[in-house]
Amino acid sequence: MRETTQKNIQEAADHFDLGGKTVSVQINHSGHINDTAIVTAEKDGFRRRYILQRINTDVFSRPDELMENIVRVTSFLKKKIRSAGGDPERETLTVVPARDGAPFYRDGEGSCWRAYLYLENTVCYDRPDLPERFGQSGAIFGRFQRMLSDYPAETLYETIADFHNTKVRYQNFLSAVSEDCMRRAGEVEREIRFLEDRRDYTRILQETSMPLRVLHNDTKLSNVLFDQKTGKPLCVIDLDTIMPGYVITDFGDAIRFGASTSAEDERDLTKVHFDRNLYGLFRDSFLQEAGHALTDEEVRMLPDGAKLITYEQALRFLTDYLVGDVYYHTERTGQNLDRARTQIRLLEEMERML
Ligand code: GN1
Ligand code: MG
Repeated sequence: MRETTQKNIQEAADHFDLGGKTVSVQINHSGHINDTAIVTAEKDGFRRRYILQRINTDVFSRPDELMENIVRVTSFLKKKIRSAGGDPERETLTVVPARDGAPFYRDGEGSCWRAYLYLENTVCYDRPDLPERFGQSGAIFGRFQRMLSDYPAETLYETIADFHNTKVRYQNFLSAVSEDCMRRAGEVEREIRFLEDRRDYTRILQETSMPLRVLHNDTKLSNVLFDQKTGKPLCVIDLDTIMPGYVITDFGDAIRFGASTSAEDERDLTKVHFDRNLYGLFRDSFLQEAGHALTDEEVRMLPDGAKLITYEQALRFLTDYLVGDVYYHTERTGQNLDRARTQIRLLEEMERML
């Protein structure tokens, strides 16, 4: 992807009706996939902020379908939030259409941009500052499931084909190992063997009768905005991977990220542990909100979801390391390997504790 500069952000911003003149553009570096900026527009002394993002079309080949999913799901959520007496502009994202009315803008070079209202007075956490914080994120992801439990999941587009097809992820991993185009496989033999020994995880979702649901597919704690004043979880963000799937993977993804005692790319593995207490806090509040909407099989399979997704994420990070760090943004060599290693460490502990 070409680099995102102030100039092309500014140019893209001009194609959205931001209710005034753009007065500042601040690039944000937190995501692994898209490029994000906060744009401030001003009119008559009144300022409003927006999130402007360039959608990574190497990853999301159909930005039109992706945005259609988001518009449909957020509109559905807004109705539910409104009828429950909530604030539909703060409790879910609001897409700001381009000037031509489309939900995104394609620039002259083929880059796709979209805008959201920026949610003021909110905070997000990469890691829980308090254990309860993680429990709260369980509640909001559980609510997300409950509110969408009567949405026809099968009508959504698959924004990334085979996203949680662990079998395909495993095949890609094996190809990366055998091609070894960066000559890196030799130094990670232990990790490769660990993942090969556990290939049975790839069968979990192949043999299931669980129903298809609307999944978020990136249920990291850092994808929840908390209200700064009340401290309560307010809004689930990063809706790019909304698509049909099985609820245990959304649960599992939240666990692998949030029930860890370290950052996802921690280099010192002695700091990386699976925190059973955090797991329990998340599960309890998730089930409190979503429990009635879930089947017995789904509830019973939640621990498998945690292991499965941690396994799959280890495969994905190690594959990317082996092919030369082409998918995930990296800031240093070896970062994807460090990420893969933290996942392996977590999985080892989950296998003992869950
Ligand atoms: C990616 O860009 P970000 O951080 O929202 C990835 C997720 C991974 C995650 C690992 C579309 O999400 O699937 O779980 O990194 N998103 C995509 O942190 O591949
Ligand atoms: Mg994401």
